[in-house]
Amino acid sequence: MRNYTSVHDLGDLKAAVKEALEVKKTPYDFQELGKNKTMILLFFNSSLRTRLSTQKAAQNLGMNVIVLDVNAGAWKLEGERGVIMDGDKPEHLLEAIPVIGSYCDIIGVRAFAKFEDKKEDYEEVVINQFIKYSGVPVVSMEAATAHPLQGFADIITIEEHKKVERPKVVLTWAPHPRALPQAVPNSFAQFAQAADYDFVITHPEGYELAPEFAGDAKVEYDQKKAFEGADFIYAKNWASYNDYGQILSKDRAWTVDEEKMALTNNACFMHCLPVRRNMIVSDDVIEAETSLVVPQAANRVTSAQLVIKRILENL
Ligand code: AN0
Ligand code: CP
Repeated sequence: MRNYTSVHDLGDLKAAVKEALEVKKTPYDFQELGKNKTMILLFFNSSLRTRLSTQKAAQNLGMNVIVLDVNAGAWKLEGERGVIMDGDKPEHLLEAIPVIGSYCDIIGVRAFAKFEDKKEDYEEVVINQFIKYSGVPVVSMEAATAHPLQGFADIITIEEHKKVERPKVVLTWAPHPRALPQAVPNSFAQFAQAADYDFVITHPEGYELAPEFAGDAKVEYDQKKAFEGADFIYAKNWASYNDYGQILSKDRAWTVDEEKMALTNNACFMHCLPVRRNMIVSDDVIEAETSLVVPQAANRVTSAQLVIKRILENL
């Protein structure tokens, strides 16, 4: 593997899950791979899990890790070419990227959708600039349209907890006060289909995901109907794709609560975190024994470690 920006970079998903679970059992067996190698983690947006788990994964592999919060101490970066730089941004990405690349062997980048220009977001302009100009492999730590480290951790978690070979997995939209990217649901939809689950997406009308991510997934606009017989409920808010970046609903009738979970096949509850309680999910559901949010977050180390291991093996 050279870069990691999508489920496609993993190749055979079953084989990747198997290898990840082996790495999870003996996480310190590959330290020679990362010896004297450096990973820089670059954050344009906030993070708790991605920052800690990716750092931990790289350290498990023997790497040195440097974390940079671009908005806390670095120069503000211009991204457009042709701009007369007389504003508040003293440095251009086109210099910053190769400079950062010269200090490391792998770069991790977090750069969310800006919701200013749908085409720019969906063409993944920022992360593609890193791939083109850094000279080193690039790992997406949530780009504009995808969060593949999360999607992979989600599938590892489902594989560890499923009771039937082909579980019913439901991705449900839930309300949130702010406009959130589609990256997490896009990646989850791609991974769930690659894993060949019985996969259903439920959301209010107007929240359809981009066709390239929704694929052939079943869409059920009646949330309760979608929950019937489900083995896994994966909740997430996202802003509209068609009405790009807009909040069309804050309807708390979509909040995941015990009454709705009772319609399922004693389903496990999942969310990538951070989660707003009693907007996305009730206290009772997230605290229940069937809630997987913490093991799911813990699997972010395993997911990142498999990805970084494969990149190191290919350096
Ligand atoms: C981000 C999002 O929805 O994409 C990160 C999730 C991992 N969430 C928030 O900004 C709250
Ligand atoms: N799930 C996830 O990526 O969390 P952070 O935003 O805290 O990194």
